[in-house]
Amino acid sequence: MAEHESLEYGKADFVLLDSVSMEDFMANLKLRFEKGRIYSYIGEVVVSVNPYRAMNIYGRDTIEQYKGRELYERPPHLFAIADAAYKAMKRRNKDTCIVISGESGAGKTEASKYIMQYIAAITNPNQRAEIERVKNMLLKSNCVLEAFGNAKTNRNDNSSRFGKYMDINFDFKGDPIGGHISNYLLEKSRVIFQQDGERSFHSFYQVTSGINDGADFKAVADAMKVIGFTGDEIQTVYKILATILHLGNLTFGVDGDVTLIENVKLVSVIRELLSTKEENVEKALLYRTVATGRDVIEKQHTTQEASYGRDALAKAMYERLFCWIVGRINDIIEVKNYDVKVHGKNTVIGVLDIYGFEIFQNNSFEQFCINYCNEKLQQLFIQLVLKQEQEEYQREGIPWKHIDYFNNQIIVDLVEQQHKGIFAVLDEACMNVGKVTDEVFLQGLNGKLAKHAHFTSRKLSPADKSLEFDRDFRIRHYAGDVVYSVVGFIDKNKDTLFQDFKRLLYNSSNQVLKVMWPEGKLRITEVTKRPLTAATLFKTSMISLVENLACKEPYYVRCIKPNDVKSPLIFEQERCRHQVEYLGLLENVRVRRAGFAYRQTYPRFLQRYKMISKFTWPNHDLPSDKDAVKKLLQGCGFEHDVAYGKTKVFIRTPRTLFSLEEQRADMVQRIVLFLQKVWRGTL
Ligand code: AD9
Ligand code: MG
Repeated sequence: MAEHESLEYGKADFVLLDSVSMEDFMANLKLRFEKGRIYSYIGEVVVSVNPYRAMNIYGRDTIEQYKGRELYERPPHLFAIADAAYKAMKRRNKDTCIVISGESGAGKTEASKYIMQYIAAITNPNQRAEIERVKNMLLKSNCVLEAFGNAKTNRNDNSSRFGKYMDINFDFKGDPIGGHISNYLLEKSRVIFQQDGERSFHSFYQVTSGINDGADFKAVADAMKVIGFTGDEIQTVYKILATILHLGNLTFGVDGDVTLIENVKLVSVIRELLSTKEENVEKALLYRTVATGRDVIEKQHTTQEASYGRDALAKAMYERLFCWIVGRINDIIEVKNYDVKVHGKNTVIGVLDIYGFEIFQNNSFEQFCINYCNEKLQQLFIQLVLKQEQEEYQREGIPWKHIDYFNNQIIVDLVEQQHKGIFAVLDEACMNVGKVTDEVFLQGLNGKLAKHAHFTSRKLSPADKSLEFDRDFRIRHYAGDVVYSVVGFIDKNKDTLFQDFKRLLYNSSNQVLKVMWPEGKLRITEVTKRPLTAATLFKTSMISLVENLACKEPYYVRCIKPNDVKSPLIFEQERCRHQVEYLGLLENVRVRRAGFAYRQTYPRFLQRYKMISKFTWPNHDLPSDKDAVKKLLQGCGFEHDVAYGKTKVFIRTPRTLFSLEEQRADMVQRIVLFLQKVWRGTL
């Protein structure tokens, strides 16, 4: 209890601040960070500051301290929120989710791993072998997904380049019986291009066995084995990685009017890796089959087209590989009908760890999608935090006072609205039969969004020299201004892969590779439908993600990055203040303070505090538990700070709750002493 409020460590819950000002908030956050208190609360939201050093707070002993406790009984910790989500699921039969947000390098992925470790540690007390197997696979899947989906960026040495949402399914005993992973938009362009100082996905360095990556290679291969990948499958994975590396070295030249491959030896290597015919590889790289009316002709690529095709193939193979890995993990960990029959009721905890808001030197289509995703999640946070509070007060018959937030719906609309949103304009530009260029797309935006308060470009703001004509547009995101370059938007959105490559891979005699390319089965004349664009696919997946989260009881972890140099010692004031601002943490505190910090059903409240009042200890004789709680709180002088709902008591400030806790601890101590005396016969 001592740590809830202390001069030394600051306020554990920002709701306890004397005044809700940015200065006070920042002073408290800084003090706690400097004292090694990296977690704090805003009510039930965990605020986490990346410590950039190993902390001795995740061990077995800490887990034991949090197991089954209420949030306010222990200092703030991820384990407390994990326990709260778990308890809500187990006691109230609710699906819950933990949404982890914050910018790149703020500590989301680490947090998600600690949460999963905690859940694994507190479940399956009877050590059922089947459950242990599931737990092990869920934990091991992280290692595999990180190898293939993470990379070193300038922001983070282990940056997630895909979004991940993982459901863990529990049986009626509260033990994990399976899971499901959804992955979102892998940044596949990284396979062929990295900004200065960045790397491609970890997996490539693991196969080429770099200095630190060699050991990881073994760990990943072992994890794949444990999860249940077959030897053939693992081998194919490495063959695909090798193929992509070789494709990167392939160059094209011309001889007269013939396009040719300059380093033909590589073609044999690739052929062998892909188990296809050599002439087929060469043909797919140099020609394109096109259907003109009833005729099918083979059209030779220019060197430029051939290079484009090679890069598209490398990216597509990697993306398919990644999705296939996720799919295989799902096949293995997914709860089967049989399990539901055996284990009964099936509830879920979802953990969302998605790429954080990003501003790079050069921001392209990927950053645009990532930042749109963060806008969607911020919108969900606003809706749920407010909506949830409001609904609960209504249900319980307690009046609600409205609080103003910056509502970022306007930016979400700017991106996803039908017909005039940025995605719609992009899709329209891609449908053009005539000249389809990135500039045409930018002109489309200028036409449709000239008056939008969150959108601008050089044409719309001629005086703004920081924007390049015909190239840049700027969005005022909830988290800050970002300039995007339109270069590559059209290509990345169309995401074209020549059909010839799909057929090549489908016709491989390697069965594992073949199943990744089912559409290669179609003959050229059968391919009629235009594939969905990357923007449309991403938008649809984001909308369904948000719908899925919205129907679960949410718990939030808001991660803050203290500095840009990965230092455990530096708390960059401005950098942090900006994050506190855009995460809406101050408004969050205001909402909590305007409302009630804690609430508990009457029976549970009594169960915990009945020993502090003579009216309720050991049992009460009042008509209802509600009356008993009233009597107890009146007796303590807390009448002014509480409200009585239909089924729950609401306590406005945490201070009241801490005082109740202290009185309880005091009484428990006295009762123990009393009993000891009785036993010793000294009474
Ligand atoms: V990104 O959006 O995927 O680029 P994340 O996921 O927010 O980002 P991550 O969890 O990968 O960031 O954390 C970045 C680095 O900070 C880690 O590799 C650790 O070195 C460091 N970190 C983060 N959290 C902790 C922690 N609780 N204890 C110690 C930490 N180090
Ligand atoms: Mg991450």
